[in-house]
Amino acid sequence: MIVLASSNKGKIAEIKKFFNQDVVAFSELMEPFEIEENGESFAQNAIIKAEAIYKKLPNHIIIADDSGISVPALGGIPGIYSARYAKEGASDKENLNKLINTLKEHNIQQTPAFYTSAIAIASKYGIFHVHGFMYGNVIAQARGNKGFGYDPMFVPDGFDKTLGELDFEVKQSFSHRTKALKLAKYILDVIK
Ligand code: ITT
Repeated sequence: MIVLASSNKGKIAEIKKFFNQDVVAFSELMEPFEIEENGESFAQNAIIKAEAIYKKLPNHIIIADDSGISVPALGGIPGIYSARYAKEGASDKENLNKLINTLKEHNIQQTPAFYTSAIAIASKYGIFHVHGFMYGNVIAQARGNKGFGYDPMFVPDGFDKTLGELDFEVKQSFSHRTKALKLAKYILDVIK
């Protein structure tokens, strides 16, 4: 069994699906608590989360995902600040609307963007981390209500629909998280 150091429902659903349910969120095993994500990169923050839960559950393999969306035309924002882009503790909707409004303020209707997922694994064999990316464009409007977070404004390369409009399985087949999880699986298969 793998323990997932995340409280994000969208991530938990995608990661459970990837591992065919062989995963439990840490909040299913203990009282959830806040982990301060003060790293300077996705990888550092993923490691901070995985280590924080590993300290509490040292007999388990822990995985954590730190992820976000980056818009090069805006200097790479919101990047590692994706979860708190609108404000500390912002909802997905507040963050989505803020990024849409920022694009509008810059008179941008559509511009390249990419998602990053850093997955960290904490185990008795040490700490490991891997990355996955998904490229596409962000648009200055929200379309569809599938997925989570910034998905309604993200059009992946090769599609003309947003991840808010595309089915779960479509996103799951090539997402940043799936790519990182595929790499993580090689490590997990060795240390399990
Ligand atoms: P945990 O730390 O508990 O896992 P979190 O939501 O705080 O949950 P992050 O710090 O990694 O997680 O922030 C991720 C942010 O990036 C958050 O605002 C998400 O909505 C957004 N994000 C990450 N992956 C995404 C995806 O696949 N689709 C849409 N938005 C995504």
